[in-house]
Amino acid sequence: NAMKNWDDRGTTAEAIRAGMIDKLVYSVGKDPEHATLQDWSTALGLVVRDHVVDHWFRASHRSHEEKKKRVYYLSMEFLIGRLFNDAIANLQIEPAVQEALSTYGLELRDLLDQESDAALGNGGLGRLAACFLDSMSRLEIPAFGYGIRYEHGLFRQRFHDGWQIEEAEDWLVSGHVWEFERLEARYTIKFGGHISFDGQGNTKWHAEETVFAMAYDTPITGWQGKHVNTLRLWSSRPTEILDLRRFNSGDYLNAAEKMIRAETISRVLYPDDTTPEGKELRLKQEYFFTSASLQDLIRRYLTEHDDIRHLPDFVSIQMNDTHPAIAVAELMRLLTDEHRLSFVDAFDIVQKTLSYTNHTLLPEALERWHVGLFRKVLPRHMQIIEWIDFHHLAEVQSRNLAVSLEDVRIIGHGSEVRMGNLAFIGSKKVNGVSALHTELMKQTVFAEFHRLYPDRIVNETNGITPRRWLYECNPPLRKLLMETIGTDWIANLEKIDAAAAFATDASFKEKFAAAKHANKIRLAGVIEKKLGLRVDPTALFDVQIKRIHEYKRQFLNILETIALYQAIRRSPANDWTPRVKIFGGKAAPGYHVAKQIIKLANDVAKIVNSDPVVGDRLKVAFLPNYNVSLAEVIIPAADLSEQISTAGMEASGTGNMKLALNGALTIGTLDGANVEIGERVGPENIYIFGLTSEDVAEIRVKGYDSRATIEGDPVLSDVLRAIAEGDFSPDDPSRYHDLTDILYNSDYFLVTADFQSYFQRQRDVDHGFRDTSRWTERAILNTANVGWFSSDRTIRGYAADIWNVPSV
Ligand code: 26V
Repeated sequence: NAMKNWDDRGTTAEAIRAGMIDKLVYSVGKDPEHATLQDWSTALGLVVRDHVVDHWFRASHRSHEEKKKRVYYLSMEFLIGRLFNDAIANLQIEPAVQEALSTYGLELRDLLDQESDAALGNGGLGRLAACFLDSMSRLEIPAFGYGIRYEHGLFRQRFHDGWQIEEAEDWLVSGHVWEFERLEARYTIKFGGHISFDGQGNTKWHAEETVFAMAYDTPITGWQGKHVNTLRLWSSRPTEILDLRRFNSGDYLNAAEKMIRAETISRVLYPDDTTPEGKELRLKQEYFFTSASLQDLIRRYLTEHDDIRHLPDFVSIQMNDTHPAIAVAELMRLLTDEHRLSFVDAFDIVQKTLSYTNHTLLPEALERWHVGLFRKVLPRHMQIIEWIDFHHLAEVQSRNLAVSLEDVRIIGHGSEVRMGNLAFIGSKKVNGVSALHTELMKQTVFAEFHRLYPDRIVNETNGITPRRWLYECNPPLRKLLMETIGTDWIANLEKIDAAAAFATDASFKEKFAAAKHANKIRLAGVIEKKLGLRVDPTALFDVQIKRIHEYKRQFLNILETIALYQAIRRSPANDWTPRVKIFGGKAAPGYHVAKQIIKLANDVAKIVNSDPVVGDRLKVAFLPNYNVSLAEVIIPAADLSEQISTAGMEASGTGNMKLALNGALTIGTLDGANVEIGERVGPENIYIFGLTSEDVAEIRVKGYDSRATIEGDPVLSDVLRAIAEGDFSPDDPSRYHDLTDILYNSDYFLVTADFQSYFQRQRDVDHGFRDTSRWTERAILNTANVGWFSSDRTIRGYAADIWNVPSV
């Protein structure tokens, strides 16, 4: 057995050391004397990768030989971050690696820091996809992630004078050792043109443009390497190379035009997660990766089975939001035009194979395409969608239920293709991502569909992988837990509840507090390095990290910061609880209000941080370029987790789970998964405030007078007066008139309505934190009681309720 020899190299320190030298010399092409940190990092990465590959091959062969049912997770985004430490952790070879490096006086940390983040996603949706890949490997579910290999991931954020500046991100430049180019896995993707029928049942799509989709595979190592799945990302390539005729006539730029146009499709990630861009390129990206993925999985299916009709028995496809919803029409096209099934038979297969996850109720985020654009780019799919829409409508009419027909049409008002409705109709199951969100789906956006298909909508509350979000990112706490309750929690996070018994154990408490303190010192170092700001690690670290959105209400947090600042200035002699307000997050480049909010936070920071009256009682730090790697440093250091969205608007949240697991107490609204976190940690270990989603729905109907609220609240009035008069922007006093106007005149997100209860709750936090011993107990109970939020539990739910596949 050829595989055996590979294994024999082993994972001893000596084997790793020897392997590293071998890779350094023969793969990187450097001798040890001249090697840079980057060279060493690549060499070690290649050694670790070899071990991953061994497990990977074994897993793939097993799945193939046993013809197992496969799960395909289609996602426009995978926010995976760094992979190096993740592989070392999952293979449990850190001690050997450390020892091997010490021979050369190298620090593992320094080598790990050479890796760039794979930021192929915007936020929650993309990071969830990455956690799911990890859990599918942990549960030994044979699965593929399918997405786009963006050459440039999410932009890098810099601050210039407090304003957000976006810079192109370039994760591939320093070499990415974790992927394998698959020259043989290449598919043709067509766009535009017209359709012809030959009268004998043959349909032909005469495309105007074609590109190739080329596969790049990244292994996703499960816990202890027991199973390894594949993330397959598609890169677009021209089908024709240089136009030599043009080149020879001296027309160099135009000679390359088609190549550039083809490569543009996978060039860059769309940096917005609020508003769908009505852009042709975005539609092409969606179709590009969906078509390549479906062609690829059908080819794999046909190597193991010969009847395409049994596809649903061996394949489940999950659509991560509507971005791959074109899969409904594309699978129809492949089954009918290419595999010669009837439309009715094909649709039956489609509906048994596909499922759809909804991640937001914000109506403006639901994808819709103009029929004209859609027909131009995907003429065959437009015909297929018209067929589905027609037959669906006929079926609904025949059932004689009192549903609004217009609401369940795919083609709305004859002019737009609604991807949410397409996804719903073409799916076996449709799921929401928290209990509240799923309930609201049933009552709002999909109400009519829910009446038609009462069994289709199911809930799968989100989760996070405990490997990355505790084991890897929080070594001090990991160590303490391993000493105290063993190691079961790493693969079975529910077992972390054993820590609850130690919540009042003096020695455990002391060590738990010490772990938190060590993490805070590390974060304080990062704050000082990045912002030149010194913060006191004994202060309360109050953290809000997430994309900047009005509904997430960073603005509310800033208003509270200003109110606290004013109160401290008024009575500096009071016994204040020292706080550091820590922010991180990016604004979509075209989202004006979100960018103003960033600038306001930075302006407030400047004034507060330099005010000698306030000193260490309050500091404000907005860390630039929040990403997965920065999250791994901030989360273990947090005392307080800000989850303060307008109730009913945050589908789930997953940062809330990561922070609670690492021992932060939550201050939050009854929104998304906060509700379920509260149920598990208990009311005394979470700070809930504000309007409920029912209150919000009622206010939206009745109307709300924010001006009256502001004028009735002297604290809030004073805060808004200070902002409006330019206290924080003396160089441009009217800078924030847009922001203050919103609060007075159109406070859609109800910031003013929740201000008072939020401010009050924050004072309860001040009080709670002063009882250091009690606070530590409550932090321990957060860690111990949120084991249910493991993405392993979530994936078990998908496997049982949606995919019908076994999991270990
Ligand atoms: C929409 C669009 C519109 C077209 C342009 C690009 C783009 C990209 C993303 C989105 C939808 C984003 C939805 C999203 O990220 N939802 C978040 O999903 C998390 C995982 O389920 C959840 O925890 C968050 O609450 C939810 O906001």
